[in-house]
Amino acid sequence: MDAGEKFGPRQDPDLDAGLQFLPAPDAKKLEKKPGRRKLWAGVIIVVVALLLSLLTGLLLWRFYVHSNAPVRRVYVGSMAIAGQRFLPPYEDSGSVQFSKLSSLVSQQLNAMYSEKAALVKYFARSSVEAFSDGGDDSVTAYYQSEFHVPAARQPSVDAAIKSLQTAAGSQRGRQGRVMLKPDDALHVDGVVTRAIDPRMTSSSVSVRKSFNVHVREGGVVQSPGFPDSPYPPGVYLQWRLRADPAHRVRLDFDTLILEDDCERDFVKIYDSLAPIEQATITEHCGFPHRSLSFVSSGSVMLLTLVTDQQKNFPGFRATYSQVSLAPPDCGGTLSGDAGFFSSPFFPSSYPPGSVCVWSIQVPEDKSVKVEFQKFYVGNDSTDCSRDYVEVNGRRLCGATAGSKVVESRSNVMTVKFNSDSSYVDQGFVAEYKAFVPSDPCPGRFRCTNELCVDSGLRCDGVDDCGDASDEDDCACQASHMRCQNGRCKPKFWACDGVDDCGDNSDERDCGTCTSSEFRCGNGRCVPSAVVCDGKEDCTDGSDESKCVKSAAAKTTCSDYSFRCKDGRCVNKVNPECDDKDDCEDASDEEACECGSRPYRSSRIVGGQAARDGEWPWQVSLRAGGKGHTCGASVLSRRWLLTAAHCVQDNGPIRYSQADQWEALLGQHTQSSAKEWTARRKVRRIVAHRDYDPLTFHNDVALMELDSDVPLNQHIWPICLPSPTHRFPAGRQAWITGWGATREGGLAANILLKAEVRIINSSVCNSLMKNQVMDGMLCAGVLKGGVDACQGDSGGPLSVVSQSGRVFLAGVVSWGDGCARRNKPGVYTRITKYRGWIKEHSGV
Ligand code: 4AZ
Repeated sequence: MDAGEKFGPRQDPDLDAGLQFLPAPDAKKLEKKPGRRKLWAGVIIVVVALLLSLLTGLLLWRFYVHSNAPVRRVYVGSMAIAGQRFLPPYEDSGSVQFSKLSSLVSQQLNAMYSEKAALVKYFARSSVEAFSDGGDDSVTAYYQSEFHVPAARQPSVDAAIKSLQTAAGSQRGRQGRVMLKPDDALHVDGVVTRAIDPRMTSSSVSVRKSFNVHVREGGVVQSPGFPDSPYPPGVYLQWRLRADPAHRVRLDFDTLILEDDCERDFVKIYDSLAPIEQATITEHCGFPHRSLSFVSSGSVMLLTLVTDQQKNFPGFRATYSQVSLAPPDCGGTLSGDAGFFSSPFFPSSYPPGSVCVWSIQVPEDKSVKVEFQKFYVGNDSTDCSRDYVEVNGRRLCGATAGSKVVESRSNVMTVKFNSDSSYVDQGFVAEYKAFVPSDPCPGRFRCTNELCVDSGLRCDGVDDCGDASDEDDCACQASHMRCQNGRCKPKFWACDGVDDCGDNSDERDCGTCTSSEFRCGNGRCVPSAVVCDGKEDCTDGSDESKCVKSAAAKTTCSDYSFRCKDGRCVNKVNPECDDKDDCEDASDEEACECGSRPYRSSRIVGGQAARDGEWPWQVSLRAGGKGHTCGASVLSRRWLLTAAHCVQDNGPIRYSQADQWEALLGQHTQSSAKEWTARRKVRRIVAHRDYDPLTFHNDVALMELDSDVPLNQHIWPICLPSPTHRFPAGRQAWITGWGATREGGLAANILLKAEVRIINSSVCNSLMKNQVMDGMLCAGVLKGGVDACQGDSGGPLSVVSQSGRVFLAGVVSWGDGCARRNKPGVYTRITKYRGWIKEHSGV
């Protein structure tokens, strides 16, 4: 190394010249004593040189020592040992048999590591963690090996560890015997060793524990403290789940609520008893919205929980069981005109390492097609090399929101499903159908993507195919306008604040505003000068809704500015409870213990079962000793909000009487109560005095409970919006309830949630025959298929604000049937009743 050249003292021929330009603190002194000047210069040179060499030394030392300071590196692995029958005491690490076999395995590992020069120097210790039955007279050992490796050597040690796997494979050729004394030799039939997930050896983990569970009888596994207290900080917990031979382990989570950041807290599940990365089945943190149900490929599964020192959440609870490994698991021959098939264990996740082949054969005079109705098969990659479905040689992978179809030109089709050894997904469900090639969609419209949809859905402005091909080449009807991209959309969708065309052309030219005018959200033009003047000039308030002023101004409050407690106004959209003080007296951030959930998630799919604790303000109201009758929302420990039409006398049940009602809070499944479910009698009902049963005007009622409820992650109030809170058209909202799952259908058992959009009031009014009044708000999916229905009444229409807090935009009130096309749901508009709620409940 020639760093000395760079950092060492060296003679600079220009040094003197350089010194001349140093500012002289005392020019006179220097002038008078030229000898001393030289001496000083010499001293400075020496000091600088010394400092430079010291610095060089330090840098070198730091670089050398730092890069060579040994770092603890932990590897985990599994070793298949042939010719060993699995004995029950191998499950008990305190047994003699366990000790004996584990010492053989440790010796075996020592021998393997000592064969590699790159490993032997750094090896510290190995420990055998567990054994499992490997089937066919074999035992699998799970171990952990610790090495103390200089940082610079880590890559070569990793490579050497990885190569052991190959070495073991080649030893098989030599009957899998690794060099040890003959008596102690083990038939090693395969070794997999990998660096452990670094989060598991993090310094923030102070408690490590393992639990052995045999899943034969079934049971429950949960994070410590669940459900009464959050999980503990700084833990690495392992549950080793074992099934009987020839069985798989199945794990179904009913709750999983962890911190959002997987770097901090997470649950990871392995298809092994050691946390080997390659055998990872799944990893979760936060609050996943999909169902969490997993099946192992063999008879073992490892569940791990890692938490850091900060923020602890409720945790998880899962039930375990075993399922037989006996074939046929999946695949086979399918015949007839139509039928269904799905990935193994659907809707649970498929196990790793699955291969299924279906041979489909329909009558000879027909062709066959397969329609995947749900499709979640691994990541979308170009080559679909990991998990995939192969149809007639074409691979499909990734996730598809709508249906997808694959047609065959003949009457046979081969569908293969393949999952690799790690990271699983939910899988697919598919229908195969025979069709006549000359008429693939009899009586229906054939989309470009080969789906068939009802012909009546063609050119109606709604994308029913999924690729919008049912909306192409349409002669627009008289009631439709033509978008720039050629599509036809109902005329009344223009200028409603929602991009219905897809190219926003329905939202352009919504008025002939001049350059000195402002275009309101409803298409009107107002002078630019009146924007943000504190007065509402557009009738929809849009001229005052985007005026960001941090300090409160003492102006005349418009209908669209937030009024602080001190009477000042804030011209900012929805300033309440957004975690920023907008009012000088901070009253916009008062009473904000509402609308928060202990988690947030980005992965949301519409129209599905809610997760436990996801909507902690949702209440089930039961009347007359019967089952669920209406929904409601928690406003505080004492008060609920529901619909006035729920509390009107009707037949023998006196719904208007408080003693007829019982409220269930923290409920998830109607058929069973959770330990955190709170049941309360109702002390008082306050229905809006002016509720009109003919028009559903003022459809709002308060219920006072007979005693306070505890607030926790399952029972929590929703935020009430101020009278000026804006819920603009197009904003995402959520409906929740146990109501009917279709018009005239049965009530749901599990709490359901669905995503809808706020719908412009004038659009809604024209759709609902002019019956939408001021105190009402519309939300839904105009295409149909998503809506509130009977039994959802009184429940919340929840809107998640930008800060993540949830506000009550509406109360489920009425509609024209349920989920009909162009018939949105109508809700009581809570902003209109904010004052009334305060007046009657104090909330
Ligand atoms: C009901 O009967 C009801 N589609 C509630 C909501 C809707 C329809 C009916 C909205 O309680």
